[in-house]
Amino acid sequence: MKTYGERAINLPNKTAQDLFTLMERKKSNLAVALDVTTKQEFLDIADKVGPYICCLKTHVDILEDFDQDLIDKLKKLQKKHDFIIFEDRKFADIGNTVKHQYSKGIYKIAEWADIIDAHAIPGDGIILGLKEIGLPLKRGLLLLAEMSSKGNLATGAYTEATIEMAKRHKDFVIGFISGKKYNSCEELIVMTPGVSLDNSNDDLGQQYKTPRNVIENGSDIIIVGRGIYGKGKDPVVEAQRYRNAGWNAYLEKLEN
Ligand code: UP6
Repeated sequence: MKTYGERAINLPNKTAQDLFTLMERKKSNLAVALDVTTKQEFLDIADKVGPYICCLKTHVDILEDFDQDLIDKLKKLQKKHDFIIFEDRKFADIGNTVKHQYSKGIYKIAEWADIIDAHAIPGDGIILGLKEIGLPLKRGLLLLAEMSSKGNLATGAYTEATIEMAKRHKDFVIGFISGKKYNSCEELIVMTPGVSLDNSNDDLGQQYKTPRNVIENGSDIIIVGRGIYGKGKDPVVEAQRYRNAGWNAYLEKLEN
């Protein structure tokens, strides 16, 4: 198995290269899913977990007080701590619509998010639309090949078709949201949500696996949300704990 640093060299997409290079540099395969609803909490936790993460995953549309100042401050934190920004927008419409959703409106996601993700359900047009905006900016796209939630429909033939779709657009599609690595997709990044060291589920259908489980299955990056800043948790302590768990699982996998 190649290291993150070795894999970075051959990646066709600049954002993917940057991500793998910084993972090696920071010794972190931890992405934090920062699902809080106020700017202050968002910036406070981002600053605390920043040193331990390779990627900050956002849902900017859940912020009650989103404004340009938040983006300016987020970019400053990105410079300070060195991480990739992934807006988990889960685009799911025709190419012409997602193009506008990606670049216009209140959020202007294309201006600040290094990575975005999309469902494969509309077909190749969704990638073509996003690519028109994202490729000139050297951005990267992840396709949702599988989901972590109970009863989700992204399985079997749907997952297979999503993998084929990714392979047709390797200049812009940098990988998958999924729980495992697929055959002949060595260069595509796998980012995995639904990761916890303490819980196996929530009461709204989320299902958790441990960092070791998912890294053993070929995931490259663990995505952890409430496990880090949930009620009563210290985000610094938890970010260190998950960073160590993810990195140690990766080192063990390298050895085997
Ligand atoms: N997410 C999932 N499962 C998926 C895709 N995305 O949980 O299949 C996202 C959620 C959330 C994060 O939108 O931001 O990953 C998981 O957060 P949690 O660790 O607090 O459950």
